[in-house]
Amino acid sequence: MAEQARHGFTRRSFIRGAAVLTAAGALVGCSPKTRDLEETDEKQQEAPETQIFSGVCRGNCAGGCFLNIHVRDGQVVRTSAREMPDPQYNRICMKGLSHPHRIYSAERLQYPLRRTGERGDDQWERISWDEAMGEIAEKWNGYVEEFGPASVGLFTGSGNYGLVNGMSTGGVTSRFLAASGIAYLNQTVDAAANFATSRLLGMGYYSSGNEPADMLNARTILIWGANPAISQIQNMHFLMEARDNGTKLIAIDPMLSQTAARSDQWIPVRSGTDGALALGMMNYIVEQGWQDLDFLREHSVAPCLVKESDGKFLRQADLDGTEVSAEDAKNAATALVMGADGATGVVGTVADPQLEGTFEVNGIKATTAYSLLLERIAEYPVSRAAEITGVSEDLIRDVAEQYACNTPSSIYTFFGIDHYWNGHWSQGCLGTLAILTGNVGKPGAFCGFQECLGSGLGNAVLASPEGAPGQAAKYNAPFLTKAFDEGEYAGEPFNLKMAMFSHTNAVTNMADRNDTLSWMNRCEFLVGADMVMTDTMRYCDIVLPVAHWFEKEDVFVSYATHPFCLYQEKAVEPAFESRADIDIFNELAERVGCGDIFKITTEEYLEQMFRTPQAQAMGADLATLKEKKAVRQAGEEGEAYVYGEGGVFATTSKLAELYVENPVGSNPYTEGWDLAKEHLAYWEPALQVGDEERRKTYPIQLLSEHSRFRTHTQWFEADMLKEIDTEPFIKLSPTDAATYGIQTGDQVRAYNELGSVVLTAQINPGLPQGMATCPKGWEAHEFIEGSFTELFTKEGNPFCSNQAYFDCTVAIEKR
Ligand SMILES: Nc1nc2c(c(=O)[nH]1)N[C@H]1C(S)=C(S)[C@@H](COP(=O)(O)OP(=O)(O)OC[C@H]3O[C@@H](n4cnc5c(=O)[nH]c(N)nc54)[C@H](O)[C@@H]3O)O[C@H]1N2
Ligand SMILES: Nc1nc2c(c(=O)[nH]1)N[C@H]1C(S)=C(S)[C@@H](COP(=O)(O)OP(=O)(O)OC[C@H]3O[C@@H](n4cnc5c(=O)[nH]c(N)nc54)[C@H](O)[C@@H]3O)O[C@H]1N2
Ligand code: SF4
Ligand SMILES: [Mo]
Repeated sequence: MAEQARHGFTRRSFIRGAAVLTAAGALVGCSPKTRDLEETDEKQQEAPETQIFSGVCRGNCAGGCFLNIHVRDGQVVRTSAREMPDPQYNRICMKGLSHPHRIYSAERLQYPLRRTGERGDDQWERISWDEAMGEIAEKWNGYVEEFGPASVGLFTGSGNYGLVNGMSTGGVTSRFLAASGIAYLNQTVDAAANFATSRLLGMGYYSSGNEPADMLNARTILIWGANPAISQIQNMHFLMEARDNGTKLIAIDPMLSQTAARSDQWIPVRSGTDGALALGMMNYIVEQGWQDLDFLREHSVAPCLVKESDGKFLRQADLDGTEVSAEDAKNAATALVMGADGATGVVGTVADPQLEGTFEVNGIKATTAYSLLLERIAEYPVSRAAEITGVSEDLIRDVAEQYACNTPSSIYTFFGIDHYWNGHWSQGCLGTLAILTGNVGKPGAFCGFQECLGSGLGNAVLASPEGAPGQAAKYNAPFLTKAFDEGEYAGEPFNLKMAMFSHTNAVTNMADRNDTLSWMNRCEFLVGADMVMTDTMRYCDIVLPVAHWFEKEDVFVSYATHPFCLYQEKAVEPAFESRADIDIFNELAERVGCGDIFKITTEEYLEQMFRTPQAQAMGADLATLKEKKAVRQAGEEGEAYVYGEGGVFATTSKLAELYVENPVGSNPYTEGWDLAKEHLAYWEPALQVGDEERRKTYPIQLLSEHSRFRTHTQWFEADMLKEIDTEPFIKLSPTDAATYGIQTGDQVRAYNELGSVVLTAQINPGLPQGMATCPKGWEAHEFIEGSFTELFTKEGNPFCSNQAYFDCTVAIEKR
């Protein structure tokens, strides 16, 4: 191994990797580069000493790309795209290609560490696993005994979407939470979009939208608050192919994003006003009579009667003067509708239910949900929508017409709208627009995450093992400081003493970095588990080194832009003293007294997963997965999976619920909240971005675009990527740059009442005046001064707890 380099990859593989990087941005799985790779690959396979394992790249980029892991002498030398059963889903990006640079990075945590300096000082001593686990367990057991199980909390993020070693539902962290019965520290990230669309259409967090290949079936696609050219590059080729086939792509985005630049039309909407835009479009659609009345009547709650007295659906029990059963009260399918003949009946049983009207039945006044929606829509004539959104009346009418008439239409959305204080409202308006026009539940029609999030394989069984007490409490992170101050959380005693951080870089990724550090520092003891020394690990008292994804066996079942369940073979041994998460949590469980409940091996994990009803429905078993390495979870070959096909959705009623009868908030402090804002499509301005008074002091909106070169902070340790993505930049519009006398390369300070950051400027003509953006994912030491994540408010929506990252305004000055 004369070629052996310092970090364990050969010089040849490094050069090859670097060549691939010249195609920066291209999804290599779809470009001519792939062929080069595959040819090289065949030659590699002939080399007797190289073994190839199947693997999955599984950070939070919504990717889950299927990879070959090339191993020589027990070390990963390179990766390549692995053939999927459906070649439309073959893919890898430059991050996927640079895994060896992560695995053998100098930032890799090598052995357990104990803090010796102040928190954050980065001074450590090496300790043994036994000492580390002993100390953690001693503290843990002591706190639980003295202050109860909610005095210890587990904070998880989005580090690894593997089922076994990951943090999604059913993964080790959720199983451990349930088994140990401690508190869950909830990051409330990405919490508005799904909250809104799920209550309309019933997709749970990890259940599927239409399969990405279904985009090819749409005639119009509104790419609304999403930047797939960067943030779901795996999907981008479907969009481009659809466009080549004549599908109209319309990007609705305040800036000329990389995706907008590749679309047929760009609608520059004012930030945070999407709900008003959707309502204005609905207004015009209704005026023109383009709504889908049959769909509304048959597949939605539109004809259901809503009582004027309490906003609940009218049910037979109301007419009989008896109590509505608890079960019926949760099921809109038991609501009454008004037949053309004036007789009421349960939705679905009345031949020609009236969509509009207010009726008095047995002295009870009730209006159809559809009429209530029309009243809401009437508040947004196109002229008003134009005034709020900055989009001209003609353009609003034009987009509305294309969406409603050139069908089937899809709304491809991701988290660009979610990240505002008013995110769930705007997102709800998009979903309502889709229901109004019947653009859901059929090929080419969907509204939400146009990707296959997986079938929920194994979640329920694995997430709550037998005998598990379940988590003691759920604390939303933005309220932790308040809870420490008040000694209570939502009326309950609060006594958090210890927190464990696993699969998260909370310090860099939570809004209001200084607030995160402040509540962390009010905990007596902090434990971290990660592959690398992150800003979060730096503040922990004990840090545990975790094995890289390729160093542990696993399976990938959820949160992917493809419909496959993929097998991760253990390709190499964990580097240094690192351990797989499942081993760490098994030992911890043993030491904190819940070993009997939690205990599970990887093999048992996989076996149990395949015993779930979802797996049975899939018709696959573990042996097939191990043999084929990839099995389809949803849809069929050549026929893309469609969510809610035939207009049957996963809501309790199976209907599209454009009127939400029982809105349940995720913010713990919702008492007295005006539910009129939650039943129907609704909009009000964003918090900072929509506040004209604030913008006199802090005039510039600061966006955090998701970086092409990192998945959040992951890959910061891959030096090779840093050669092309050298430092964090703030991108400014030419107008603002001129106003402040700033040129590309100048140092700029951006600040507000929460913090400040200094970074280098770039002028970007794609940005409107008053908007700046900075790719996210940089650790504090990578900035010239301060940290970008100091600037974002933790103030989320009062009903739907979220992280409103984009709802941020700052002042800027040239340094
Ligand atoms: N300012 C601003 N901040 C944002 C956003 C924004 O737009 N603006 N976006 C937000 C969004 S949308 C999200 S989803 C969050 C993401 O926030 P995080 O989930 O915190 O994202 P990552 O930086 O990927 O951190 C995951 C950590 O898990 C570690 N990890 C990876 N694999 C494993 C494993 O197998 N085991 C263990 N134990 N650890 C592992 C990684 O090394 C990494 O340190 O960031 C949010 N932060
Ligand atoms: N390479 C890479 N991929 C990633 C990630 C990563 O860090 N790196 N992170 C992953 C995660 S967890 C997430 S949440 C997703 C995010 O995925 P996306 O939501 O697709 O990406 P974002 O960069 O957050 O921004 C989306 C778009 O919304 C636009 N936007 C901002 N404000 C508004 C608004 O008010 N209205 C409208 N209509 N548009 C607006 C922005 O200009 C941007 O073009 O990406 C995932 N994929
Ligand atoms: S980072 Fe995302 S797109 Fe790139 S290889 Fe990994 S999963 Fe695929
Ligand atoms: Mo996210």
